[in-house]
Amino acid sequence: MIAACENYGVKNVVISPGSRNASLIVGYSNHPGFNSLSVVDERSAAFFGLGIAQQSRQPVVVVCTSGSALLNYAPAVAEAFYSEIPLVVISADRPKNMIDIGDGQTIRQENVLSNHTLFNANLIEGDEQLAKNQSLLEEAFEAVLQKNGPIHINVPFSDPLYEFSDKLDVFNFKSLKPHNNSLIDEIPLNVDELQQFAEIWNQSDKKMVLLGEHFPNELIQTQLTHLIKDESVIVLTEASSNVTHEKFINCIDKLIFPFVNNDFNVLNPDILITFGGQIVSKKIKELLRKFQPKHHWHISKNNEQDTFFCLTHHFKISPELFFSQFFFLTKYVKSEYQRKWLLLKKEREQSHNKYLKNCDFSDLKSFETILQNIPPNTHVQFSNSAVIRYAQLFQLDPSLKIFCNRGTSGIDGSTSTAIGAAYINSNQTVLITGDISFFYDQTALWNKYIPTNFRIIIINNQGGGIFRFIPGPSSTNALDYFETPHNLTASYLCEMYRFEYQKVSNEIELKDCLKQFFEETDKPKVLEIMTPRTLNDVILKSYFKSL
Ligand SMILES: Cc1ncc(C[n+]2csc(CCOP(=O)(O)OP(=O)(O)O)c2C)c(N)n1
Repeated sequence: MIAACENYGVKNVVISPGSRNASLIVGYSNHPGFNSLSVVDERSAAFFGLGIAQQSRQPVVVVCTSGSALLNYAPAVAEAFYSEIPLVVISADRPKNMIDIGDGQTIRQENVLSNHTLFNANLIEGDEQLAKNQSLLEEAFEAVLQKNGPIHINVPFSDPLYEFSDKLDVFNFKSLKPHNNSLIDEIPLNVDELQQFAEIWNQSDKKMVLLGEHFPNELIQTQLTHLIKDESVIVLTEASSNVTHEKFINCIDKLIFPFVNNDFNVLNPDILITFGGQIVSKKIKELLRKFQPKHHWHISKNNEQDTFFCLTHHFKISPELFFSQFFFLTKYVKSEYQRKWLLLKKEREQSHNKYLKNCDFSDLKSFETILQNIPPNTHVQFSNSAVIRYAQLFQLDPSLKIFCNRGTSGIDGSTSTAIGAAYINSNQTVLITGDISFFYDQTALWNKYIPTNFRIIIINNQGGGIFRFIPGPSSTNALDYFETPHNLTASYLCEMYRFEYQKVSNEIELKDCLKQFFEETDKPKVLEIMTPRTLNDVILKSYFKSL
């Protein structure tokens, strides 16, 4: 197991305590090739590992004991699956004959995460099984390195658990190349086939590229910058797409939220190209499902995603290679399409600025103030729910790098993920989170690897603010069960976990606090912004109306 991890380039190993995993704990922590990290809560440990893998783009191992410990990895595994992040789950288990006979801390572990893993290796005990186990490990690592995503390796151990050897049997593992490193290893598309798509492209004067979540990538940035020179093309991006250009539509909702009935008819594309991860904007999904393009081409080495129920082709290739081949076959087309989108962008920008100028202190106003004050080159992690949606309404500083757990949009691991990302990154990481997401993942703070330059900004609107905004919950008599209002603050948690803590509740205090908030200190910091629970939704609704 350990030799396989070493062979396939694992560096970081997040260990949660237990006894069944004793030999793994001792093995990893004594091996000079690994950086062994200790995090108790498996749910948080897996998200912490996910944050490290998200940033390093290398497989990260999480190791736990038998029983329910493993099930606590499930949320992060699902996130890794949908966000294509290489996470290697290793669980220690009882041998097969000890399952379901009444032994302690024993559950049915084999394949228990299989709905959201790329491969499940159920290792078998016994020296005579070495060859079989080795080939299972090779298959498992092949999956994680070629496709990116989670794998699960279940390792049974009989008692005694604490007998050691200082000798490691060395295997000659099959060599594998990590998939995300180079275009050179990829097989290009057949040019004749691609030519047929280019002909369709060259005849259309309404083409849209929609990019979901995407790791910062200079080549993609350059390719899209080249693409936007064609006036028949428009590029729609999200905050976490990590590409910028003055001609990109990077605040999709601000533009299209006010659309009613057939407004989108003029702006819907004939051809839609999508790539990247999940799309945050609900409205664009709704519009593209209603006004379906004639052609929808999705580019992804892995999954085919028919998000708008009109997918006509899946290019099973990296977007970088697709565009580098496609450009040679395309030509510019005369069109008013891009101009119409950009005109709307300008109008919306003016309305946005006008509204924000006189906007009362609220979630919306706080976002404007925070985003104006975040230092350049910061890595920003947004939690889910209203937070990432607010971020999408603002033009972000192009030097910021934006991340969010949009694979499953859970509120259960944003803080742990951000801490993992902060741990591995030399740039400062700032987490901007809602209060419910923050309190949910509070054990994230129980982590001794948090760098002192890590910052958390909690928008405390005393509940799940999103549920006051979306139309359904407030039309019921059970709003409290959606919003879950409370009057907790983070101050005692900060004291316990040794974070510096500041709390503000108006714009002047917020501006004042942000002046020094990001500066180097000897402790990580939390800034809690108290916003008016029952006004936030009113202000946001009137903002959209003003657009
Ligand atoms: C694990 C998980 N449980 C439940 C949900 C449903 N959910 C979505 S948003 C939300 C409330 C989030 O509130 P908060 O973090 O305070 O953000 P706000 O909406 O106020 O911005 C909940 C419970 C979820 N996304 N993930």
